[in-house]
Amino acid sequence: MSLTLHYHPLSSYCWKVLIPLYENGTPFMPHLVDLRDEKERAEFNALWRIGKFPVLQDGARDWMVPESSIIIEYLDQHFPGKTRFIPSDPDLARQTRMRDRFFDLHIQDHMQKIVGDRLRPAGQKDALGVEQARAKMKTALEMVDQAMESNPWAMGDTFTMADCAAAPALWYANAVTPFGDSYKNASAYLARLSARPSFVRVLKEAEPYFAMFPKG
Ligand SMILES: N[C@@H](CCC(=O)N[C@@H](CS)C(=O)NCC(=O)O)C(=O)O
Repeated sequence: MSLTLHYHPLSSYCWKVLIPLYENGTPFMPHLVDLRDEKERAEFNALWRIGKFPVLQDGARDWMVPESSIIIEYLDQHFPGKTRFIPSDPDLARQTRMRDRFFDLHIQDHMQKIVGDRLRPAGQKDALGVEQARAKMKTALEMVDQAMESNPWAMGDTFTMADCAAAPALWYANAVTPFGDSYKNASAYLARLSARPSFVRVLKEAEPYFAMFPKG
C-alpha cells in the first residue's frame, strides 16, 4: 500500500478527500494527526510547513500532495476507480473545479471562520469578522439553493469532486446555522450527500470526535 493520508476524522477538509477514497475503495494508511500534541504537530509541520491537513503521501512515487482539491485530482489521475471526480470534457472539468472552489471558498472557509472564533480566548474574539463570514456564507447558500433546484449533484447527474467539496461544507454550515427551513433545495442536496455510502462512512468515523466540536 503506497498511500498514507495525514488527517483528522473531525476535519472538514479531510472529509473532502476521505469521500473519494471511500467511493473507490482506494487502499490507504490513515495517519491521525493530533495538532494539540506538540510532537505530532512538529512532525506534521516538518512534512508540510503550512501545517494544514489533509496531506497525502504516495510512497511509490515519492510524492507529497497537500490541498484537498489537488489530492482528489491526484487520486483521479493515479488511482482511478468506478467514480471519476473530474470529467474528461475540458469545459465540464473547468466547471467542476469552479464549483469545488465555490464550496471551499464561499461556504467552508466562512464556516471555519465562525467555528474558529469559538476557540478564541475571551477578549480576542472577532465579532465583525464572524458577522461578515455569516453574511457571505448566507449569500453562497442562497446560490446553492437556486442551483440545486433540479439537479441531484453539483454537476448534474454525475457525482464529482464538486460534491466531495459540498458534503463537508454544507454539513458543517448546517451544524453552525441549520438551514433546512430557509434553503429547501440545499437541504435536500445535503440529505442526498449524507445518504451516499462514502459520506455515511466518513460521518460514522467522525462520530466519536464530535464532542470536540466547539459549540456556539
Ligand atoms: N485549502 C486547504 C485547507 C485545509 C484546512 O483548512 N485544514 C484545516 C482542517 S479542516 C487545518 O488543518 N487546520 C489546522 C490549522 O489551521 O492549524 C485544503 O483544501 O486542504
